[in-house]
Amino acid sequence: MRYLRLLITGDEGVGKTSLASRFFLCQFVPDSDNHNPLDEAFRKQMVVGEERVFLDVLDGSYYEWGQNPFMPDVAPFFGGLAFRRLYIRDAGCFFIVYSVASRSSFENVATIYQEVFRTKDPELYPAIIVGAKCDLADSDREVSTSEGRHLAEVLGCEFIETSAKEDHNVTEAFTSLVKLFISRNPSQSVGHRSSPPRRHTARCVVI
Ligand SMILES: Nc1nc2c(ncn2[C@@H]2O[C@H](COP(=O)(O)OP(=O)(O)OP(=O)(O)O)[C@@H](O)[C@H]2O)c(=O)[nH]1
Ligand SMILES: [Mg+2]
Repeated sequence: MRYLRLLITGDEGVGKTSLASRFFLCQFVPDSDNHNPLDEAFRKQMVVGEERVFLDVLDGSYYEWGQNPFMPDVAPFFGGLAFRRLYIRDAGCFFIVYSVASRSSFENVATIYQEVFRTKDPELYPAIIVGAKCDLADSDREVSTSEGRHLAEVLGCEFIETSAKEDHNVTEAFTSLVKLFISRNPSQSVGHRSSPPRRHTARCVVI
């Protein structure tokens, strides 16, 4: 059994939890306030080709990782960056999410990407840039598909547009990233068993 932690990050409100809920729980709650400063955690067993993968997903707003309420006294001394690096260190692959309806969330993608890969080798630990909420009407869009694709090319990673609402490309985003990780790490496990509270465990899927 291979153990893999996937970190879903990006600006607040871009649709991170909705992506995980769609993939792990097969549900979408419209106009929800899923916001959870403690981070959401999801896990699932998958069969990818010959391999059994235990996928452990952490979902949290990039800018909130420094304000871990489990350790309110310690956080100010270490600062947000230290906590962010702990999360990044233990993960094997990354979703960096923006909303196609938020240019500012798109503009933060490169900064987050650079922070993630300051200490990780992108050749081993893949990332996918996810343009979320692609079901929204053109009039609500602030970021075109070609801009998203171009940024991913510049950064050298994968790109996909998704809609958790309409269940478009969500499974593809998760499975392609897991497959990419496996292809780059034929016999490696990443992540620790001592992870934060896990609330959602879904049945095994075969892809
Ligand atoms: N139209 C549309 N709305 C979405 C989609 N995904 C999420 N939303 C909405 O966007 C809002 C924020 O979604 P969340 O999944 O809570 O976003 P988040 O990134 O987890 O937010 P934080 O945890 O607060 O950082 C909610 O009202 C969702 O219903 C989508 O694919 N399409
Ligand atoms: Mg959330």
